[in-house]
Amino acid sequence: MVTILKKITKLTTFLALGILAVVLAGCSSQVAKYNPKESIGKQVNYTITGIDAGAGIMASTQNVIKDYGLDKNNWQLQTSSTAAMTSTLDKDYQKKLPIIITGWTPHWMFTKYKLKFLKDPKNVYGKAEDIHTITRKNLKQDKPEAYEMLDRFYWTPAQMSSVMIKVNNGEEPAKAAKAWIKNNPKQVAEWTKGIKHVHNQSIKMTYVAWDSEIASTNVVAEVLKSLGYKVTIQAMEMQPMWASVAGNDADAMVSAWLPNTSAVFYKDYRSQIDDLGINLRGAKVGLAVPYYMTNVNSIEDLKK
Ligand code: PBE
Repeated sequence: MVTILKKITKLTTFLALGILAVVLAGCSSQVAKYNPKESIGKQVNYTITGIDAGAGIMASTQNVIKDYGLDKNNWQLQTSSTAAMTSTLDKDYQKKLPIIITGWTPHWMFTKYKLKFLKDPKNVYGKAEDIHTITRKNLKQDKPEAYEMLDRFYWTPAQMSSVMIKVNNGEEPAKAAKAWIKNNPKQVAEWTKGIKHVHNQSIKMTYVAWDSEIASTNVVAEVLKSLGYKVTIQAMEMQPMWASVAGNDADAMVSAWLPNTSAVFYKDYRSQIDDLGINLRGAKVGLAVPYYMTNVNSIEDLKK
């Protein structure tokens, strides 16, 4: 009797496992390769894979959904984080699955994967973006040496990318920044030439922990250290970052994507901050897809 019961239990377990296997197989067969002949909306479940809720690109993408009438098809923007988005991209890319992401450059995602920006005929994301350096009011009087260096800080998307890629490969941001400084002595000398070294002075920078801002903030921090400053850098959300500089809790940040991506905060805090101008030219924000999505080239194509 006992043995029969045991056998039945075993059989049931077998059956259950079998059913589970069939169900799982069914699930994975739903994720099909990108099909140029089928509606892209259907293929991605009308979902754009996004990043953290506070990012400017998320607000712009909500505008895109409205302005292009994508809301009529119930398109939605999925909130996650840069890490989660790039990890989903990585998995889907290997299998050539359809995926639409919120993308931007400079970022290693455009180096590691062959991606294309979707055309934006309504120009909701704006053409090109620049990144500005922002300081608190009176930094110029209080810490003129730091102000002068911050004012001179300027580099290219390729240079920022080179630091970002190292950090993405697991290097400590401060170490990657130091190495970049060591390899670019002429440029760094231009930022610091003639600036007096200081003693017993500290400076605080805030930033959002996006890969681009991790790179720039660490490079600037290391250069300020070389001028004698005790530098602290503190990561926070975008709104507190702006508020910290506007409210004199922090001295500076190098993370203002303008004129579009950070526009809301720029407008709110304009009168309480100093805009030292552009530290990087030619950044870009938009929707992006892998190269193999041959029939998706414009945001308008999402309506098909
Ligand atoms: N980003 C990277 C940010 C700015 C830097 C594009 C994700 C954003 O606010 O969207």
